[in-house]
Amino acid sequence: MSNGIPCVWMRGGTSKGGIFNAVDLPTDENTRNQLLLEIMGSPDHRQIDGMGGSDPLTSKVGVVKKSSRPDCDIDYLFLQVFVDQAIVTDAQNCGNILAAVGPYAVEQGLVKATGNVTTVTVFMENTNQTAVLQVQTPNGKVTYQGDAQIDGVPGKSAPVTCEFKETAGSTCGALYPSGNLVDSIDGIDVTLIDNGMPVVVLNASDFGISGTEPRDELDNNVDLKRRLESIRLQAGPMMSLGDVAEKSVPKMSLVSAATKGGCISTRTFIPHRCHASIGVLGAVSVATAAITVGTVARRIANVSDHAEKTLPIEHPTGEMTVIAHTKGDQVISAALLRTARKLFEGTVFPLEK
Ligand code: NQM
Repeated sequence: MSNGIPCVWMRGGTSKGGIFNAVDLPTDENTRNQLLLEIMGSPDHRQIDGMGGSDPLTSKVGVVKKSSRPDCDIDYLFLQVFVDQAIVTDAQNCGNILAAVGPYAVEQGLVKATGNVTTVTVFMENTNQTAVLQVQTPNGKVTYQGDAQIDGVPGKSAPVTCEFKETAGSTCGALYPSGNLVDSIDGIDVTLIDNGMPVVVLNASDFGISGTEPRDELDNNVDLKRRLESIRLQAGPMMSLGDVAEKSVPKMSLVSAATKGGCISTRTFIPHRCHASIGVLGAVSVATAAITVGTVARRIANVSDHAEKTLPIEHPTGEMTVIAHTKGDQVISAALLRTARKLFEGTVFPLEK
C-alpha cells in the first residue's frame, strides 16, 4: 500500500472539500494536480473512485500554510478540481471553503486560539487579497456547534464571519474590467464585474426564463446553457481572463427581481452547472453590481440609501446576505455569515503506482 496523505474533509459554507497542509502536498504543480485528480476520482462524472461528490461544489480543495506575511496568520490556496475533466484550476477563489480553513488552521495549531473568539487573517493566494475570519473558540478550543443557520445547509452550527476588504478587480485587475457598466454580447446586455469573483451579470428575462426556476430545471435547459457559454467565452478576453474555455471563471449570474423581499434574485452557472445557492465572493460581486447605478443588476434591484447596506441575494435554496459598507457606489468592505464543520480527519490515498 502506497503512503497516504494527511487531510481533513470539511464543509465550508455550502461547499465541501479536502483541506491539506501545504507541507503534505508535492511542490511541483503538475504532480500535485495529478494527485488531487486521483484523490477526487476525476475525471468521472460520478467520481466513483475518489472522494469527490460528483458536483463542482463538493470537488474542492483548500491548501493551507502558516503565513510569512506580518499582517496575515495563514496563506490559503483554493483549487477547483473539475468533476468530469482532468482539470485542476487556481483561476478562482472560494469564499465557502475559506470558512473552513479558519477553524482548520486553529485545530491544526497553525493559529493560536485567543479566548472565546479567534480572529484568523487569511491571505488568499488566488487573488493576493486578505479576508478576516472570526472563529468560535470557547475556552481556547474550536467548536462547530452553535445557533447560526445558513440557507442551503440543514441545521445550525457555530458562525464563522468572513470580512473582505478591497476585493475589486481580484482577478481581472479592475472592478468593471471592460471599462463599461454594460456591454452587449450576442445582443444581450451584460455587466462584467469582479469584486472578488469574476461574474457576468445577465437579466434572466432576456433568455425567456423567470430566473426563479429550480436548479435542476435550469441544468436541463440545453439551449440556455449553450447561449450562456457563447457569451462566457466572449466575456473572458473582455474581462482580461483570456481564453476561459478550460477555466471556472467567469461565473454566469442570471438576475431577476427579488421575490422574497431580498435585494435581487439569482441563478448562477459556475460555469456549466447551476449553483445550488451562490458562491460567497460571487454574491459580493452581484451585490456590488446591484448597488451601482447603470448596471444590468441595478435596473431591478432593491437597494437602500444607507452607507451600510444589508443585501439579501436570493438563490435557489434561500438567500445569502451581504453586508456592504459603501461610499457612494463603491463597496469598501463586505461581510458574510458562514458556518463550517469538520467531517473527517485522516489519511487519503492516491492511486498506487
Ligand atoms: O464565490 C462556487 C462556492 C463557490 C465559490 C463557485 C465561492 C465564492 O459556492 O466565493 O464560494 O462559484 O464555483 O463554494
